[in-house]
Amino acid sequence: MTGVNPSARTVAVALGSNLGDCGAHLAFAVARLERVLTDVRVSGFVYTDPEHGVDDPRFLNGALVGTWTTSPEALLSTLLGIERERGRVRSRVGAPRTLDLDLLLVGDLMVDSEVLQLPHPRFRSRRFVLGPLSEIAPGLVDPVTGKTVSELLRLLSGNIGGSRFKVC
Ligand code: PH2
Ligand code: MG
Ligand code: MG
Repeated sequence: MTGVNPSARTVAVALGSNLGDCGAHLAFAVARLERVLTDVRVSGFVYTDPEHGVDDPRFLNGALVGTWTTSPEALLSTLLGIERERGRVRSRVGAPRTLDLDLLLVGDLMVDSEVLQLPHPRFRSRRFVLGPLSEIAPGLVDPVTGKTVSELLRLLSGNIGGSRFKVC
């Protein structure tokens, strides 16, 4: 039988690393996510200054979109498992990390539970997220504001501050 799976949703994931071989950590995450998502698109990776924690090492950031057909909680646990595979240690909030995989959007789902918030509550204010994401999914819509990723980035670009971009 042919047809569209009604539970297939476009998901967006932010990738970040500021400890160890950042490029290898992000490449590992992409390879793992290509196994569990379909229609994957990956942004370029960019070095960004840390937002908060000014003494922390700079980050390598990127974004990935794909299609996911089961629950958002199952995807979250997959992301946490990939972080653990790269030796992620949560010693304190904001500690430098080998790999950070943040679930930004799962279709138009809005979730506010103890374990998961969708859309990601801070993604609209983060240039290091919206910059890479706008490269691969500029028309993706935030279900809360109704704005596209490129509109959200434009709004942010009007503000002074945020992270600087260095394309590598
Ligand atoms: N992640 C944070 C806090 N600050 N700054 C940059 N540039 N990139 C990040 O990925 C990042 C951050 C919390 O996860
Ligand atoms: Mg994060
Ligand atoms: Mg995280």
